[in-house]
Amino acid sequence: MTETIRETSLAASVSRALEACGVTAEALGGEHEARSPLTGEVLLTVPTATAEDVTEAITKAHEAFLQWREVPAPVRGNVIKRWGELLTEHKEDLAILVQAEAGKITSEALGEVQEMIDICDFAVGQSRMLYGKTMPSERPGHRLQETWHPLGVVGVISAFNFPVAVYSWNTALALVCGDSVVWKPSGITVLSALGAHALLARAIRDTGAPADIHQLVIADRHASQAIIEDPRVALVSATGSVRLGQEIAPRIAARFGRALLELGGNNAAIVAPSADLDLALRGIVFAAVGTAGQRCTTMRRLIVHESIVDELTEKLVSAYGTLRIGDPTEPSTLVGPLINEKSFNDMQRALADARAQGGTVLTGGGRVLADERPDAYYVEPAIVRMPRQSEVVQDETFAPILYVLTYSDFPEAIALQNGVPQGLSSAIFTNDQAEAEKFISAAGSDCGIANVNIGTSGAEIGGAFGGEKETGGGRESGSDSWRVYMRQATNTINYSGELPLAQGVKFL
Ligand code: UN1
Repeated sequence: MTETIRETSLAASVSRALEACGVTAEALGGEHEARSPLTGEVLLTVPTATAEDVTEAITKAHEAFLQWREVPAPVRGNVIKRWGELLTEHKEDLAILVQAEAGKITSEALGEVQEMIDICDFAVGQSRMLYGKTMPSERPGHRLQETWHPLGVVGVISAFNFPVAVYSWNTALALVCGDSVVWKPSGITVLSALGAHALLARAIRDTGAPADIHQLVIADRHASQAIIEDPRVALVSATGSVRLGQEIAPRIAARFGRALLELGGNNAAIVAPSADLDLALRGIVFAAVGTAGQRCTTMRRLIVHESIVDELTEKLVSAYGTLRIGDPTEPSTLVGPLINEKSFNDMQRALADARAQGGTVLTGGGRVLADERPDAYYVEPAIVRMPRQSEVVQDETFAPILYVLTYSDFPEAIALQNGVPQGLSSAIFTNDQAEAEKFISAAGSDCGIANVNIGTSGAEIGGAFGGEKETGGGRESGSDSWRVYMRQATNTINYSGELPLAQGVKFL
């Protein structure tokens, strides 16, 4: 009975939030089920796009691009400025959708929308800073410069775990850069997508930008093939598994399209003997357990100096014992559910493999709340002491498992940190400055993100985000990431009235 009331109220608050974001009835109803990992219940259904619909969305986006590319960049910034205002106004509404579909605790769901607002601010500023260089020409009366032009249609493929933030990094920058966007969200988080899309559609209307510069397609892998294959999609920005990247990257390359890939991570922190252990403890727990271990940046490996490993693991086990696991809408909860049953099974398989490979589970791993919520998958985050960096430690299991390894000298710690196929995020906890510098040096961490005295997750939008090796090499969000959304042209301008040739070549 209580459960029925609870379920009804979850669906009701989702409906209210959708309406507040401006999602209309025609965007709902259909065959695709939007489920909540909180309870396993179906919240609503939505219609899906066919392959023809996806191609039509690309056509519309391409036509809109032809107009949009001629709008001055700072004027394009107005759309994103307005989107940022609407996101601020509807922060809670969108966070309700993110929470209901991705299972995030309230603070992290609100944080995800804040990340969207932050990238909007950044992109508005960037719209006045699409700088090109001027280079001295070797010839008299000549000028050499580069200009940056809009690229075309950008296909954005996003994952369930950051259903709207990572998409917004791409979209806010792509739109100020003069591109149009076709967005294929994860099928698991379609309501969050509808909410974010409705707010952007309103920003587009309010600022008088071409209506079709943003297209949302809720489509399965098969129906959305055109995003990968269509030559009009100049850039495909995809977040997901290494397998997804392996499947799409060669096909995009075959048509000479651009790919921006943010794939798996297997992020580690080194804990050195000089580390402030209380600070390290807090950093580790947030990075290993936040979002129930379902961030690309989640800390999955801990590489601890042998002299402090017992003390640190003891502290960690007792900190894990205090974590409140359960309904993420409860203010005291820190660990919400896994996204679905498959994710739970993957976690159990990884734990069994870890044991078979000599690991000892120090805490966690079990399912909780199975009686109250039989269709939802809540788990105790696990800490597993491993004798070596064996196969299971090399894999990214998208669940809260922290493998603990030890080292005796610093080069060994770096070798362990770099000794996995993925290269997204990394961290060191140390008070030895030389060690910290070595860690972030060319011979240190091989990841796209290398932090000192802070965990692996929770990056700000101002830096470039992405990683090396199997992570795919892409960079999105801050710093110079905007450049991937534009094409560069080099211009040589001759005002000399003569025609001297470069490299001293004589001709005619
Ligand atoms: C992701 O998990 O794909 O650094 C993105 C973080 C967040 C973004 C994560 N700002 O953890």
